[in-house]
Amino acid sequence: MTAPSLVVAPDAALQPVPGPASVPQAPAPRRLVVVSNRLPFQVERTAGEVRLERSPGGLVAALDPVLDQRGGVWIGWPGVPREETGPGGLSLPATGRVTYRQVALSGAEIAQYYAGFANRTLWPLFHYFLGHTQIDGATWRTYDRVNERFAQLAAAERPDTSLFWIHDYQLLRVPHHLRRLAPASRIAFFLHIPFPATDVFRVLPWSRSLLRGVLACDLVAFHVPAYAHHFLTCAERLLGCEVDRAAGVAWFEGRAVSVQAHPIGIDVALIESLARGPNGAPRPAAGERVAEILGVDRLDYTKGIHERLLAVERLLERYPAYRRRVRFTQVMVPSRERVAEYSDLKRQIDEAVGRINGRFSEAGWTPVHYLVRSLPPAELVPLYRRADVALLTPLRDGMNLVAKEYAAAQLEDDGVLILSEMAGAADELQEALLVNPFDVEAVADALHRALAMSQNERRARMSALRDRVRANDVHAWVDRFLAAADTAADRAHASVASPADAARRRLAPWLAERPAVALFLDYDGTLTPLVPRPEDATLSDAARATLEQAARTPNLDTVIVSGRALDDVRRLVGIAGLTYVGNHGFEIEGPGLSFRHDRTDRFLAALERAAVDLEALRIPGARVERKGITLSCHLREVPPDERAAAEQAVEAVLRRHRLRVALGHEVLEARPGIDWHKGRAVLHVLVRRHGADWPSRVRALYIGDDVSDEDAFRSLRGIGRSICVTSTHFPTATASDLDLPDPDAVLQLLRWLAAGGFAQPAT
Ligand code: ADQ
Repeated sequence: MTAPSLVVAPDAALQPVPGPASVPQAPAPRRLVVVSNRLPFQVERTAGEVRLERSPGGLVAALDPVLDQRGGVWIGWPGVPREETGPGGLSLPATGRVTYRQVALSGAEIAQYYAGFANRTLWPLFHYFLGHTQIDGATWRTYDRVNERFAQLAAAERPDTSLFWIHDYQLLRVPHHLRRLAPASRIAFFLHIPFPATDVFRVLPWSRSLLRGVLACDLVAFHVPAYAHHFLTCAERLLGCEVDRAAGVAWFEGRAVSVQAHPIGIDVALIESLARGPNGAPRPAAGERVAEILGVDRLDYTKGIHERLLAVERLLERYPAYRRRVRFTQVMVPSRERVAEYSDLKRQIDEAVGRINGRFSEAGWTPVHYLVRSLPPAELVPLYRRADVALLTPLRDGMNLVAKEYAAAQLEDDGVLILSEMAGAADELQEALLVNPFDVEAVADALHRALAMSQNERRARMSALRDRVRANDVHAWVDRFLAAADTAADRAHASVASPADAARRRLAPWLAERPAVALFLDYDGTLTPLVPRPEDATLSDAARATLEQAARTPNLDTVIVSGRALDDVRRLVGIAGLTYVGNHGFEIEGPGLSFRHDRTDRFLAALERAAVDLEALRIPGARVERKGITLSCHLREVPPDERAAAEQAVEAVLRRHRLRVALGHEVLEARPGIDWHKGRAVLHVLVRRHGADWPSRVRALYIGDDVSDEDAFRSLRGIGRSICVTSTHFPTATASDLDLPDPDAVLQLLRWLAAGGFAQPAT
């Protein structure tokens, strides 16, 4: 089946890319706030001193002029743990009209957020390396918290007059947090790595939270249409979003989010000037000289370096005539050396190089040359220019810039590019010899073809490649992306349905299929915003009036479900005619229904002892709340830096007393060690009130925001529907069917239900 076309600028495979001149310019460009994991500096350590140097690189070179012209801010981690910089951070060099803001991260945070979740979970999974993918809830929680810190810094940057451009897989949750802190901001995201197919992406327990993270943007952009398709399919299948593939739009919380492909380019002018420069002599005419084959990569298992070496070995086995006549040079920059897979890979590559050279070397000729270091562009580009063949065979790669750099350096339109069809660059660089990097025989054949290729064919292919690379350089990419971000933000902001309307449209036909609705509403974070002190969470007048109306609505059975003690939640809401579920389901009171779980009493002593032990910990900012059958330890007022340690200490105490522990929104809840929760309580209410076969007469809808509401989402999965309120910190996977952003949106939906709107299928 042919995939329907997305809004792609340009159609990467077929059309020449429009240059920057054809891009409509916004009348008054907004200031730009770039958010990336790293600030554009390299860390130099000399004699115990830490200094920052500007990073070289196309992206930095491309963003600098735009930031300079629009004025702007770059937010990121400077590359040095907070322990080494002190509380004030590093002093950052200023350039032009650009300000740099650093996100201070501790060594432990870097280990979990960056080395952990980003590089041991997201990186392998997004590159289809499921076997390397680590699933670890602790690294996820740190990732989300660190992303929130990036967002807090961004939100301080005049959101009303700025455009936020967030980069890459380390920051997938930043848009969500930023949207919450500054709802009207204009937010665009670019992913530099592949976005995987749904069945791979959904392996992550946090797949839905990550999708929600990115869908808070106005524009979500990828290198190629296939990644954008995957993303849209994930939004549709995992979150139930409406998507319009032809228009490149996913509807999320009532907003039209643009999903597009914008293939990145390189700094062509720089590569060409270095290729022309003193070190960039053209390669001597072929003849008796040794032909040069070149590979250049970061040392990474996704880059297929080992498989590439096997193909070179196979070439020399199958075509002995190439012995003494070809040389393969592999240049590798070491990266992520602290991740175990990378040191294993290095050993594997070393062994392969040793074996091949041991097997084939002859006096005066060694087949494989191998450089493990970062070369400055002035040394790298001459290598490109001298190479007869570039052999770039990643097993999976978002784009692969080296392929474009190699083509740009071929000033004589000569040279052959062998490129993996698993690289995003293959979409644009169709005139390369495209290979399946896993097929060692086929790569050896392609090498043979490249080495034997006529000059006419080489020139025809390379001139087409160069033209395309030149037309879509990194400056054109930045201009196009920013123009698309502006258009997308206009569209998203002019759109359309409120989140509550969007939810209503989705629910109405389903609700109307049964005569009655049982509506379950969590209290804190769902009916009221979360507040630092639980006793301050009072119901607004509007919410109270709507609930009063709901209590009178025929065929609407409204139930308030809370982790609070039953008396507490009943006092806070105080509306007759509703049913109240307290203490996570252990107590229930409502018309014709009174329940208290019969096995809780034997836990009361343990709960009290745990409360005493928790108080004895004297954690600054922590508060212990005794709720009878359950116990809460609130950590909202614990300083953020100390929260993780506090959580651990509290959890240890609760477990010692053999209580069930659940982590909520900055609160730890302890419950009796009984398999009973909000989900079981909801089913109990449904059966008692409407009979065991309630699904044939009643639609059950649950709205909640807390981790403990997940039990209810799961219990109702397939037999009811659930809505997750996403404004609050929501660090786990969710089993809910729909989203609403905050309690205001819940109230809007509630008004419609209380007015009996559920009885009509179409509104
Ligand atoms: P990377 O995985 O880093 O980038 P790539 O696109 O190939 O991969 O970029 C590597 C860059 O590093 C190139 O500019 C290259 O010149 C440079 N480089 C490589 N080896 C070097 C060496 N030994 N010395 C000096 N420089 C070296 C991620 C994604 C890619 C995506 C880019 C940009 O994984 O798929 O193309 O971002 O979006």
